[in-house]
Order: sequence, then C-alpha cells, then structure tokens
Amino acid sequence: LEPAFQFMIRVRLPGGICTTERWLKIAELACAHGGETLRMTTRQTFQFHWVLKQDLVPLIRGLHEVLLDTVAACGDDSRGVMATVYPEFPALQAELADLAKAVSDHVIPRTGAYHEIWYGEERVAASGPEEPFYGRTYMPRKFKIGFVIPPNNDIDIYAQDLGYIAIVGGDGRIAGFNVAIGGGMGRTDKAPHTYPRTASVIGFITPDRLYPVTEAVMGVQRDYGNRADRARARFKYTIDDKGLDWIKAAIEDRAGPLDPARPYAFTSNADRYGWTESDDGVHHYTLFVENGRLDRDLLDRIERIARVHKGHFRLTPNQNLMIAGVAAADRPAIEALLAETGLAALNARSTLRLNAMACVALPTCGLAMADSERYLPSLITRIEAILSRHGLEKEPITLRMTGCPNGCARPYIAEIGLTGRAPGKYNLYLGGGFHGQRLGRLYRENIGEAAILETLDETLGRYAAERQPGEHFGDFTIRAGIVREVTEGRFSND
Ligand code: SRM
Ligand code: SF4
Repeated sequence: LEPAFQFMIRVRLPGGICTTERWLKIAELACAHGGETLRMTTRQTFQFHWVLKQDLVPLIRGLHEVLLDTVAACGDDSRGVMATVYPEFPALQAELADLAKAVSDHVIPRTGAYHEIWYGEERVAASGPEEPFYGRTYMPRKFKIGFVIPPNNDIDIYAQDLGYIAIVGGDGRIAGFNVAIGGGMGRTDKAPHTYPRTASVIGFITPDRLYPVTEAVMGVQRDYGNRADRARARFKYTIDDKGLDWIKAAIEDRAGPLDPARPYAFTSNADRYGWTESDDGVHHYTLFVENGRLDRDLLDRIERIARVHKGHFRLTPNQNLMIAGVAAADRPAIEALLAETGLAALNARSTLRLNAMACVALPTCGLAMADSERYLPSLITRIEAILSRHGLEKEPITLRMTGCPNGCARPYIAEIGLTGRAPGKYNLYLGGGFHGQRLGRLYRENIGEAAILETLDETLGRYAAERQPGEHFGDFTIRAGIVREVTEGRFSND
C-alpha cells in the first residue's frame, strides 16, 4: 500500500489581490481537498494544508479554472511579490498593485513543465533558452520582492531581499522608488554566521527602470550568491560578504547609476481595522483573522459576503482580510452581513492581539520546534492580563511568534519576538522597531511560559511607569537599558 502523503499548496497571488470569484473557488477547493481549512499567509497569499496525493491534481486544476497557479510560490526563484494594502491612497495603491503583478510576471520562471505536469499539456519545443534569466541553476536561494507606500510599512519592507519604497511626487503620482536590498529574517540556532538583517536603502529610481533594476539586483545575486553553503545562500549574506558598496556598484554596472535615495518616513507596520474611506469615496473593511487561519465556519461566513460583494478582497501582510472597494451605496448591505454573520465581532479584540502574528508551525510545518499558531492565542490572553494590570491595554505593541528560528512571521523586527527552540520553549527578543525598522536583540534564551510572562510583567511594568509620552515599547527597552540597540542592519547576539 502506498503511504497517504499529505502536502501544503501555496498559491501565487501578487499583492494579495483576490476577486470574489477566486475567493469562492479557493474556499470550495479547501473544503473539497484541503481538510476544510485555509491559511492566509504573511506574504499575502493562501496556503492549503492536508492535501492528500490524489487531491493534488484536482486542486491545482481547480485553481487553474480561475487562472491561478502555484508557480514560484516556493523554490529558488522570485517568491510572492508583496504590495501594500493600506488604503490611504487608492489610485497609487492600485498602481502599485499593478506594478507588483507586472514585476511578478516578469521574474517568474518560464518553464512549460508546470503546464505539462499539472494540466497534462503537450510539450512545446522552446524556440530559445527555456529560462532566459534563471538558466539551468535558478537562484542560489529564494528571493523576495515587495512594494510599499510610506507612511505605512505593512509589508515590512526591511525584511525583503528587494524592496521598493514608493516616493510620491508633488503631482500626487508615483515619482519613483527608493531601492532597499538585503532584508531577511531566517537564522539557524547555534550558527552565528546566520542572522536576520534589515534591508539597506541604496538609491532611487524612476518607475520606468523597475524591470532593468530588478533584473540587475536579482542577476547580481544569481551570479555571486553562495551556492556552496545553503545556510548562507540568501542575498543578505552575499551583500555582507562582498560589501554593500561592491554590490551597489555591481548593480549599477548592469542597470546604470542610481540616484540618491529620497526622504521618506514610516509610522507603523500594522493593519488598520474596520472601515476606512479612501479619498475617492470608496470604502474598505479590514477584518481581523487570528493568525490568518480560516476554518470551515469562517469560510462559510465569509462566503456570504463574497456572494454579494461587488469589489474584491485583499489579503494583508499581517494575515488579515480586507473587503476592498465597497461603493458607498453598497456599504450598508456589507455592514449588515458583517453584523449578522458575527464577523464584525472578530475586530473587537485587544490592541495587542490585533498587532500580533504567529507562523503556522505545528502540526503541519516540518521545521517547527515549538507551537506557534496553536499557542499564541492563549499566551496573548495571559499577556493581556499583564497589560491591564499596568494600564497598557490600549498601547499598540507588536508581538510576533514563530515555531523555529526561520522567522516566517518576521519576529525579529517585532517589539516582542518569540521564536521556538523546543516544545514549550522560546527565545525572547526585545527592542525591535515599531514600524519594522530595527531588529530586536535576544533577551532571554530557551524559556517557557512562566519565564516569558514574568519577564514581560517586569519589562512592561517598567514601561508603564517610566515611558515618555508617545514612546513605543521597543524604543523604551533600549532607552531604559534593558537591551542594547541593534544599530547595524544585521542582528548581533553578543
Ligand atoms: Fe516561511 C520555510 C511558512 C513567510 C522564512 N515557511 C517555510 C515552510 C515552507 C517550511 C518548510 O520549508 O518545510 C513553512 C510551511 C509551514 C506550513 O505548514 O504551512 C513556511 N513562511 C510560511 C508562512 C505560511 C508563515 C505564515 O504563517 O504565514 C509564510 C508564507 C509566505 C508566502 O505566502 O509565501 C512564510 N517565511 C516567511 C517569511 C516572511 C516573509 O517572507 O515576509 C520569512 C522570513 C523572511 C525571509 O525569507 O528571510 C520566511 N520560511 C522561511 C525560512 C528561512 C529562510 C532563510 O533565509 O533561512 C524557511 C526555511 C527554508 O527556506 O529553508 C521557511
Ligand atoms: Fe515553520 Fe519555522 Fe516557518 Fe514557523 S517559522 S512556519 S515553524 S519554518
């Protein structure tokens, strides 16, 4: 008898944009082939879990019916391209989402093998090289691209291999992008040559240079990235090994000089919950979905909205769902459905919970050392009690947990980061920047719940008593000398 292999399937969904038609299909496929559960991810897409081998073909063909696929959702290539969801500037946001899709289409592998394997298509002889950019060996490692419009850093630009920070001109249009390179979160325990790194801003380009610059940056990593040691194969290490100036010069050799970076400022990396109205009079509702997990009940409730909603959905980089593009006249009907289905009540959560994320971890992630998604909700309940004791329940504090040091929920740039070491044991990081601009530092190693709560009680208690007006928790832990600031882009444990 053949073992019943089970798989995780990740969809390619640039910018997290999902039409209602696609939503309904994806939910149907999750119920038919994915254990009646669906996961919205930290890179704005869907993951199916518990997919048995015999369900792979129907699921992938089902996605194809709504013109979706899983190309480059995994592998040593350009991964899911992110784009801000923040609805402040709707026209710019739409432009950005289109660019994210265009860049994604431009840099994904061209191979016809996917079509042959999954859709049963005949092999067509290629007229030139099948992979003009990737060649036979692809990238040394995964490569992640994202687009953002300040002041909200919802996509965590400093965690991307290549980030584009939109600079808006006096005419209200995108004048170009600051280029940020070398962000990444993954590290390995007991391997100090691996570390998270925040991206470095190296210059500014006009929008017409997006393709050549993307190709140049990716090309430099393709040609100079470390192919001997997988643990050091991400772009961040190539930059640190060769030096930022060397890498910048290599990019400019291929794509021409970059202009000096232009000023910009971020204020937060959180989602804005509930209704917002953009300046074009269109409404958007951001719904909190704890850790992005959609069970059958939630899928059924959201389906009722998908059946009447005339706009689209956006998956947010914080694992939440935006019901986007609701015309003023349609808002009462959506509002009524949100109330009737009880979905609106999901947003009535503590500020801490609304600012928290956990990666999947156990039971499906083969790399997990500890629980994350299954554990964080109950840990938050206990931290909420600490916060109310100190009168901090309204204070926005980012908290992120992962089940291993790979950092899939970007914990190293959270104000409180917890990464799994062993069942029930976590490393605790403090001092991360409120809008994702600074790495936290390891504060307590391999501790269990009692020690986590005790440490947070103490540090949050001091924060309540000693903070300055408007001071964020991460900044406070540094000013108060609880942790030393990480001043370099790369994380240091010493
Ligand atoms: Fe991740 C591997 C889940 C975002 C860094 N990640 C995995 C795998 C596929 C485990 C594996 O290789 O066997 C996890 C699947 C678990 C499961 O059961 O579903 C997994 N990663 C996730 C997701 C679903 C977490 C979530 O809760 O949302 C995110 C899916 C993103 C997507 O839609 O494409 C996810 N992973 C990230 C991020 C965040 C980001 O990209 O903004 C990171 C940190 C940024 C970075 O890449 O540096 C991240 N995942 C990793 C790493 C460490 C990479 C490294 O440089 O060392 C691994 C391990 C690996 O690649 O070998 C990994
Ligand atoms: Fe799995 Fe580790 Fe990523 Fe969590 S951080 S999903 S445990 S690889």
